[in-house]
Amino acid sequence: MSAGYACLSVDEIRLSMEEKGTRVILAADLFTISEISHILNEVGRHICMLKTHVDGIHDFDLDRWMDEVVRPARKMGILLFEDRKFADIGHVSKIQMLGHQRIADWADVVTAHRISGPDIVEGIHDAWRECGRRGSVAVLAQMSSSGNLLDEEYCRKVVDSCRGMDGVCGFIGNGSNPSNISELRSLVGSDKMILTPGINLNSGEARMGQRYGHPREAIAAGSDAVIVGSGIIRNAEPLAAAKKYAEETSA
Ligand code: 5IU
Repeated sequence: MSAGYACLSVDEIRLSMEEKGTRVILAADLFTISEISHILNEVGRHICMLKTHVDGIHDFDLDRWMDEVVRPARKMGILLFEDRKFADIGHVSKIQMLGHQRIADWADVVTAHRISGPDIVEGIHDAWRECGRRGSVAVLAQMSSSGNLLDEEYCRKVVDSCRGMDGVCGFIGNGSNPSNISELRSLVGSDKMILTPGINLNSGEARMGQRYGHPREAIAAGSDAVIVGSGIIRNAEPLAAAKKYAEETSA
């Protein structure tokens, strides 16, 4: 199905990752622009995307964000991935994309739930179109947190309904469980991506219902890229840790 709007394609995202030579997405769950800018500069060579929760940044200021995070990331060939988990109706998701943090102006990939209906994808892309930009949506098919309600049937419905959407580059899968990832891969086929949070070399670091799996197992099970936060940002040596995760996920 042609989307009727210009999207960032799966091929473009995969090419950008290949050019960086790493399948690590950094979850930069930090509180200030300086902290994010600092970790980006430190580990940038080992990551293909920078995943943010921009609503958690205490000193958010758009000009500083663009100067200290967005432009440096672009120079390093890193895609900006805002994990906003949009879930409202299409029109409200569009408003949120164009709100205070101007997500549509800088994010290349955003996450969304499929729960409210397929028009959420169109609302998000409408925002990018208004900004003269292209991006893509990663839809939550599974989650890594224990007790979540995204069961197998929900996952299958999500994949079936998004398979033909050009505006969806892929799905979020449960990185903590390789068999969940391989089941998801068999539903998805090869045309779309699977990105997996819930990855840490030390599974004992899991807090508040998070669960962790091994990066190599996630990739072997069919993940395109692993999302790593604590394993890098809470490590005493983030650069060495990022390098290690990149090596663990290389062929
Ligand atoms: N994240 C998950 N699990 C999910 C989804 C997103 O952990 O199912 I969807 C996010 C939350 C956090 C990052 O930003 O991925 C994982 O961080 P840690 O590696 O620190 O657990």
